[in-house]
Amino acid sequence: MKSILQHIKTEKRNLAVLIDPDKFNLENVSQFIDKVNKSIATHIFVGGSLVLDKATEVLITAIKPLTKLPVLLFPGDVCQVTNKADAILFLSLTSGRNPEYIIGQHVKAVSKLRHCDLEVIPTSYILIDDGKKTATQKVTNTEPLTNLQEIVDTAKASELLGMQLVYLEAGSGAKQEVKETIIKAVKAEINIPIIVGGGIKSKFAIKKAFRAGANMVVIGTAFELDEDFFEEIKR
Ligand code: 1GP
Repeated sequence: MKSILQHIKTEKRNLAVLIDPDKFNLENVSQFIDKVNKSIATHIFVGGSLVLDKATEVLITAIKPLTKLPVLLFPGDVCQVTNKADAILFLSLTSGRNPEYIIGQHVKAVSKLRHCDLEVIPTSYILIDDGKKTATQKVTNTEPLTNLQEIVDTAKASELLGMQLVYLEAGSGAKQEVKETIIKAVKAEINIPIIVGGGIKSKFAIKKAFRAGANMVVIGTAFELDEDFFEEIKR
């Protein structure tokens, strides 16, 4: 069987639905996952910046029997690590200079991962400025990147360090999604897949991200606010 990373690398136009356990009403899980199953989504991400202990595990336990789609952890911190998912984006916040989120949380996660059979995907998480302070910035006490060359160099350094994915993040609910120029410049420099997320709320924005070179687009808020968006992007 192809690994999840291999799938992201080889399939075009992967689309992940992000579910934040902190904002999601568990009572709606079957109705919501039914819509996900009928949509063009290829993956489900679960996680957030501020999630109560065990909420991620409870949510994934509820999701798993309802779908065949792979469920990936998108953890804001170590308390969200659970064996119930299929894989974990082992996110290192490479845009920031807070060692706790570059390597600290990862060291703490090992005692949990040792007993898990999760596929671990080393991912460079690059926060890009959209003009609004994001939850990630507040929680990690870091600044997002603004300079194009610095974004490209950060992605390249991540690839040279052996990371397997680059996640260009404008922040949940961002006013401005990651610009095409940024995605294109990063794509021209690296050979590992690119995930793009934050503020994507139209079919056109999805198309632009793929056209610029994204291997996967992640959408959370647009589905949270309007489940009809699942239908809209099919057309
Ligand atoms: C956030 O990239 C994800 O971490 C998705 O962002 O909620 O704005 O879709 P949205």
